Amino acid sequence: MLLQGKRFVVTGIASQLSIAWAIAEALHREGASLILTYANDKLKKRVEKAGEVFGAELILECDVASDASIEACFAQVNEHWGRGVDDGYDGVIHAIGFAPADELNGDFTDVTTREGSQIAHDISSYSLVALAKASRSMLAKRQGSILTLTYLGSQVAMPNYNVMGMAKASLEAGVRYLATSLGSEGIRVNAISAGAIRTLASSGIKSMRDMLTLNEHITPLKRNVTQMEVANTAVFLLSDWASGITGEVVMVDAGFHAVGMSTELLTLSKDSSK
Ligand code: NAD
Ligand code: 0WE
Repeated sequence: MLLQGKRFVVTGIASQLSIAWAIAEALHREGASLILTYANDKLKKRVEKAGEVFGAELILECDVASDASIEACFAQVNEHWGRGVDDGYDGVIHAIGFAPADELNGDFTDVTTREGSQIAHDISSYSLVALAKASRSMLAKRQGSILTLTYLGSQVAMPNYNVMGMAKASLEAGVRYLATSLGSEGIRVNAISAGAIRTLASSGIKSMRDMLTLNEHITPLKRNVTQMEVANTAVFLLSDWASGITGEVVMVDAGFHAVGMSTELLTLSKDSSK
């Protein structure tokens, strides 16, 4: 058990398919204690279910759109884990992303708006900084770390990912700036860039099915990654084995990012020009 005696705050559970659900499961498996947070009342029941399964010590509302909600949530977290000789906690997992649905379907230049862009950046990127502010003093006590989830659409253009690609590029820059800001306090900040996975956040996306099928042909591993493969990487990054890693974005995508042009696609183009 890699994380025995360690304490983590996990955000971003919306269903059993959530990457955050798998991360909570893996942290629990490795012996960690958990506090889970949910975005709003609609998700309360689901996160309470997760809390039962993983023996969470607290389940709290934390809507990252609101400073008041973040403050109220972390006041309780910092009170709960802020007492005693072993006070503080070992990590905060940020598994949150959102843009208005209209922005994620269609031509980038046409569908991207000022308001949608502000929302995407606020919820998907600034919120990492907000969580870092709220947890800083408590993470410093135990050389804790912060972990977020990103996607390759931050580095290269992906169909329909649109303004989320801008927000994820901003999030990844935030990882580097937070790592630099907090490093002298012993706090590490990293991201996992996950390959496409079917979750609530991706189920509404039209092109998702086709992307997942294509990945089975063009990724080096000839398959998609699972939530648990991402979660196992999270365990590593949150553990002492990763004590030398900060400001990093670790690709967990079955190798998709490493391929410039797949042999399969080349064959397809040969066939179609015959
Ligand atoms: P998900 O829908 O299960 O999780 C997204 C979470 O964001 C939900 O729990 C939702 O409640 C939360 N959220 C949205 N607005 C919020 C707010 N205002 N306050 C607090 N929480 C809020 O989907 P997921 O795929 O597990 O996404 C988790 C993270 O992984 C996201 O950052 C996503 O961008 C990233 N990611 C997903 C994939 C994928 O293909 N599914 C790939 C790479 C990265
Ligand atoms: O980051 C994500 C999910 C982002 C997301 C999804 C939604 C759907 C529902 C953000 N906001 C919303 N808002 C909603 O109303 N992923 C990496 C998964 C994902 O989303 C895509 C993808 C992939 C992969 C959107 C378009 C193309 C590919």
